[in-house]
Amino acid sequence: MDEGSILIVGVGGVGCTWAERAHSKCRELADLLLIDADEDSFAGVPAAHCLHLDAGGDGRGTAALPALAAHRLRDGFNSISPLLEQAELVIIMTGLGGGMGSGASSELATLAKEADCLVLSIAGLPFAEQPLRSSIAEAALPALEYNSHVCIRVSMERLAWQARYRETDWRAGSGWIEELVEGLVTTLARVGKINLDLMDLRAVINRPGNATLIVGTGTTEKPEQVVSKARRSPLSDLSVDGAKGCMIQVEGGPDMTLAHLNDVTEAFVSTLDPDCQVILGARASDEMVGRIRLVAVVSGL
Ligand SMILES: Nc1nc2c(ncn2[C@@H]2O[C@H](COP(=O)(O)OP(=O)(O)OP(=O)(O)O)[C@@H](O)[C@H]2O)c(=O)[nH]1
Ligand SMILES: [Mg+2]
Repeated sequence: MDEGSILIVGVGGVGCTWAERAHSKCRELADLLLIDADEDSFAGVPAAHCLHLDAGGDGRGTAALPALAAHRLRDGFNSISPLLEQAELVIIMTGLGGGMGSGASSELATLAKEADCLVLSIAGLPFAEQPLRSSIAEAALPALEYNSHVCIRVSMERLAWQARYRETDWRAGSGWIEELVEGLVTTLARVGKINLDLMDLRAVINRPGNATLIVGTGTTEKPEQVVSKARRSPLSDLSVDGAKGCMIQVEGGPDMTLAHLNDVTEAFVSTLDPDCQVILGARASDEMVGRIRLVAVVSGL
């Protein structure tokens, strides 16, 4: 892995599944680290670095208690610190409400920040009808938000609706999570027509207020759908209306024209604050023929 690179990390069962799926879409651009107490989370992922935090000693146990998971992560720090030292952007993916993700993800975010990484977390929030898990998640979220530069809250319930609609599995992120991460990683790792990089991301993220990330895909025939899809992202309860900062990357095939690019960006930017600082990037790639994808980091919410 090169200097200034991207590390995708899954913490806990759901987090590992998300991270694995996201990484499978951009293997050559990012490294993968899986962290869990349950060895099953590492099965069949040869490309991954794995940190096995085995609380029970039986190789399968759950961490059960967030505090114990946090403690185990600090114990295992030496084995992951070289990865954090090399990374410039760390994307942490976790489902809150269990032991491992709730305890270890904010600890990991802290360590990554200390290693001078830009830390972006994607936190799944439990279903409302799981009161115990919801209260564990509520207790864990503030520390994860505090220790991340950007924390994207994803409602698992909304993920489940979207999964039904897309006929995919919500536990695998309904396809949406991997699109989000793939879009971001591709945006940052490759040189586009107009180049965006981690400095732009830092500039947008460092604005006061909340920040989030959205993604939408559509076809070149109906570019306006890209924006309406992006706005239906299964985030928790955050609206991007009135955002003050925004980094947008539009990706299309060689058939994407400037008119397409304008349609998509104007439709999206029109919902933000009139004085919003917008950093725009665009990229064409052969695998996107006939399709357009918008990835945006919005801040100052
Ligand atoms: N309804 C439902 N929710 C689930 C299921 N699996 C996971 N979740 C949700 O996802 C969250 C995180 O689950 P996991 O990733 O398995 O938890 P973990 O971090 O591995 O934690 P431990 O296994 O307790 O150490 C939980 O709070 C649940 O809300 C499931 O099968 N059904
Ligand atoms: Mg687990």
